[in-house]
Amino acid sequence: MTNPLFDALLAPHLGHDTVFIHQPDGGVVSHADFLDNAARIANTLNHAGLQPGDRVAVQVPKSVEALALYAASVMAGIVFLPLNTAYTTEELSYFIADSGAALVIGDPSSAEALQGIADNVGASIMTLGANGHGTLMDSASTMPASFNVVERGEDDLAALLYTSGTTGRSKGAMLSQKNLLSNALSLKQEWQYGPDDVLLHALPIYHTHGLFVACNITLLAGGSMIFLPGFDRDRMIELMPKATSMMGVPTFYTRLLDDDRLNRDLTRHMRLFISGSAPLLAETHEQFEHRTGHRILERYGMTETNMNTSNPYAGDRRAGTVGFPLPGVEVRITNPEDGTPLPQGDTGVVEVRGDNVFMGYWNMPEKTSEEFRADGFFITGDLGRIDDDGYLTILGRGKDLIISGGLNIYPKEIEDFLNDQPGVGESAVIGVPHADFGEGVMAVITSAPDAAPDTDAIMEKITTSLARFKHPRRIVVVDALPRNTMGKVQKNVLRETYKDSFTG
Ligand code: MLC
Ligand code: AMP
Repeated sequence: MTNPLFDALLAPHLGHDTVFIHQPDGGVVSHADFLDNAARIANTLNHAGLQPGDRVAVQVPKSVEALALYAASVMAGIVFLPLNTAYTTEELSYFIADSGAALVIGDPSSAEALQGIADNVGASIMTLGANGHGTLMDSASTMPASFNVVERGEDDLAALLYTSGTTGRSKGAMLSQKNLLSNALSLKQEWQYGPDDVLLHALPIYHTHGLFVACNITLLAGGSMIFLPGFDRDRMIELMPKATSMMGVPTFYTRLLDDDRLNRDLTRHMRLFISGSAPLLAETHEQFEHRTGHRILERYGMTETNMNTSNPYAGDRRAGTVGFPLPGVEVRITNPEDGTPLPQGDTGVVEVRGDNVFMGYWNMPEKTSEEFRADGFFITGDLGRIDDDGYLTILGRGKDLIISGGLNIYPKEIEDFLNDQPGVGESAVIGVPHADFGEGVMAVITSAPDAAPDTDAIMEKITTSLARFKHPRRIVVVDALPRNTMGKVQKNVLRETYKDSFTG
């Protein structure tokens, strides 16, 4: 029997009483208990009629049971589709219909809304709440704690993660067993994770960072995690002396730096701080070292590619750079106009190739082929440069994308919403510096002829359409948007004009 992810991440822990999860209240979950629960859930998924290759869409609060549901999906060969808990019903409807999910699992409080969506597409629903309550675990508790693990190949689909698009609808990135496992193996090695590691885990588990990077590596290394429901500075400061490493988005680091309790003594037991998902300011890197003596290790990744590059564990971790390609990952810089490779030192588009790179977008062969070169390199849309020493620096984005607190926001989606509102002529959504989130969302709109937009009504209406983190924090009404001679809106001009909106 082979199922590469199961064999590498889960099978070695079967029957072992070693600690896997430290609950914030002091309780622990052993590897054996975690895997028993995963087996029970896998039996439940089977019982619900799911077949290998079927998709399970999951929008649930972070919990150990939610992580066991991921492990159960691996065991049962079911494609795991995690969704941000902030998504509205409207957003969810699309993901569920597009993926053709056979089962939708949501928080008990949203069961009614989910039932409506699921009925429309013939899916069934189950519930899983923050403390593990709900119909999923009710059913799992009646199931055996052993499961005949389903055979899978390295190119079988393990997960489907939706990423928003610069044009049109969100795309489901298809991640195979090989994509996930190859990356976990490299990262465990590069960052030297082992059984004594205790990861302070405060990221959400519906994204690559908190799910695959954090949890797959910990499972592979046989280490443990202090599992917090989300970022809570006091709790993190309290628990840090028990941990050996932390992974976070830059907002984690700026928030920790805002607290005087962050110092050398507090972080004495830590061996590694990792940052990613958004640019870490060199200034944050330096301040963090000054206060704690630790140099943050910054790495660069994407939903579609898992992790691509990392600063060295043992060598020089350079502020402002994202380090070197991981083993087995090729990175090149190309000319944005024609895709030809550029000499080292030139700035261009970052392209990557390797076992880490996804299989393509779900049901979107044209989109997939647009974003891959004929020789298999994936066009990330990020702009970067590789210096003489081989370090990659991300210098910006060729794609119109805002990253707020590590979450990607595509202006087009918000502009489409704004343009449909009464009284709005046109709109441009931009990201401008934000002290907490790195970038904050703001909207610049014009009035429709003989009309005036009601910004309060717009902000009210947006709550049912788009997740809260996508909402503009400021809307300004202007006479006209700045355009270049080709008629294209000059977002760089707007970004300059409004650059102090959230920091000034
Ligand atoms: C929450 N809010 C946000 C936000 N997170 N708004 C903008 N951007 C965000 N990221 C909203 C809340 O709904 C709330 O709205 C208000 O902002 C303040 O919330 P908060 O309580 O201060 O936020 P908090 O819950 O503490 O969350 C902030 C955060 C969180 C940064 C801790 O967003 C987070 O964990 N981000 C990590 C995301 C992540 O995992 N990214 C990895 C993607 S994978 P109101 O109504 O109260 O005003 C990837 C690949 C790779 O990118 O390379 O890793
Ligand atoms: P996502 O689609 O949510 O996976 O976000 C991926 C994007 O996050 C990348 O294409 C980059 O633009 C950005 N990103 C991830 N890590 C870094 C980093 N260390 N520095 C700068 N940008 C990053």
